[in-house]
Amino acid sequence: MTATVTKTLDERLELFRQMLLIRRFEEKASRLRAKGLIPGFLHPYIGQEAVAVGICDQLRDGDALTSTHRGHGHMIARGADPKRMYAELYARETGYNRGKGGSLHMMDADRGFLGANGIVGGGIPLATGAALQMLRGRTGGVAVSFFGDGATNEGTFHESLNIASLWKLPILYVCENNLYGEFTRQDKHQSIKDVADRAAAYAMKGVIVDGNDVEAVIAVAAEATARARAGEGPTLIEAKTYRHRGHFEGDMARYRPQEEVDFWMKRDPLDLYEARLTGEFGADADAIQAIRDAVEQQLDAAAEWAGEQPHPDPSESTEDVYVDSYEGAALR
Ligand SMILES: Cc1ncc(C[n+]2csc(CCOP(=O)(O)OP(=O)(O)O)c2C)c(N)n1
Ligand SMILES: [Mg+2]
Repeated sequence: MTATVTKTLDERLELFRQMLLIRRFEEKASRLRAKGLIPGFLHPYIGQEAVAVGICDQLRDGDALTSTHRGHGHMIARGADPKRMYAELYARETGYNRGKGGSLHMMDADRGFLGANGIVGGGIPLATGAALQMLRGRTGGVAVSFFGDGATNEGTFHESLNIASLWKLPILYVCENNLYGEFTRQDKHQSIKDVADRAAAYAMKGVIVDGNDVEAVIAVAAEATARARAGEGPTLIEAKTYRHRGHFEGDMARYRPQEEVDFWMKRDPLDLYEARLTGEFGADADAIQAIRDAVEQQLDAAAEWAGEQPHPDPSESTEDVYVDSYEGAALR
């Protein structure tokens, strides 16, 4: 499945900028957490940037997406403001969720970003429901559900694909196969090699793409979104990729063979794209450096701003969060 998407050099530099913004955002978040400034877990997206940027490149206003526990990259690729994301990680009032969502439940409804999700496979039916709403409302929108290889063993994945195929929902199921579910390699948690094969069980189109090649991801996203918008139903896209770091910050990832890590490090999506930009596409080294400088400055300013923001008032601790009536009564 291929669609030709022609980009100008400026558009290509913008793709690189977005991938770099995600990479540097995560590296900085890791350092801030090591300093004790960020409570809770962080699951870095480093290594998988081309998937988020490539898929989101084909989205429009009114489209929706759901994410996972590894959600910062999807949110940045959808255009979220790193300032407010750092504020959320710092649990501050001006964060995307008033400091109460944190990394695992950050969301931005204005951009159709229906949330990171601490439940593996939890975002898949949410995106499916959003797609149903778009179909019924004839909005022309599409939904995207990002999830990992591990999530494709969950019932939510199978239930969602079943009904989405039957009802021809406008949705892209994007599996980022990074070869591991937590500390378990794919061949120890499922009997298939290609997750895309699972589409056949639901008479759905399944595609495999190099998830470290941003323009290859754009090509499959273009085709799948066009099919979805035309009423031709969902696509399961399997993006083969790799997380450079451990499952979460603090996991040393010693369970991975060194040759495997070396192989994928040589296939870093940013390095690959930078080489194409300066070689094949004739980008100027100064233009790349200017992007690097601008991203560093933006993120330094963002983290500084976030650190100055107020914490939510303790009296609001039960607002904007789900508390059932019994517990709510007890807390009040
Ligand atoms: C329903 C559920 N089961 C188990 C967990 C614990 N858990 C958190 S992340 C994870 C692995 C997910 O692997 P994958 O879907 O491949 O995503 P990746 O971490 O590789 O991005 C597991 C099992 C959970 N959060 N939710
Ligand atoms: Mg995985």
